[in-house]
Amino acid sequence: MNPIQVGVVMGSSSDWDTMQHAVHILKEFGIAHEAKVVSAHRMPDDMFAYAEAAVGRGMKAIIAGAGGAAHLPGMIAAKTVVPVLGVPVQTKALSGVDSLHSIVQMPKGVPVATFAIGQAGAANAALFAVAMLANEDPALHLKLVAYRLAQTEAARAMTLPA
Ligand code: RP5
Repeated sequence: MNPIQVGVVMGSSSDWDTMQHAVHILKEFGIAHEAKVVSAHRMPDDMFAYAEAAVGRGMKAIIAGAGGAAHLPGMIAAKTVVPVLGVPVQTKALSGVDSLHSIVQMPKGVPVATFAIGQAGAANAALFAVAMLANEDPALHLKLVAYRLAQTEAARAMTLPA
């Protein structure tokens, strides 16, 4: 079995509705991945262990989604140099703006690449991970180009009401 290339972690099973959009993209591109709940405030030791093991496991990116005071992406980034792609999960109280601010405002020195709130962010984080992997994988590069072309064709075929 291939080593895991991309880990998808989230703070709660309630984040799955959002984070499944990342997993669908990784599946579509045939990327070896795993998805797990790793809660920053409820499982801090597990979170650190996950991040500390990432380099040794050969992971190329970690997609981390969380909502509210969303520490998970930043704290994972604090414990590994594997690139962390953060997905702000939409919340009931503040519509995910809380999650976005928590993830995007990393102090200088420990980056988290931050994506849009919700499903679009989850899908785009996975597409970004694919693009990173495609730099070293010509077949994956061609697949990504074809994926973009399909969007171009779909947009060209769009019609508007008369
Ligand atoms: C965060 O708290 C999770 O990422 C989730 O978005 C939010 C709510 O979690 P649950 O109360 O639904 O488990 O840790």
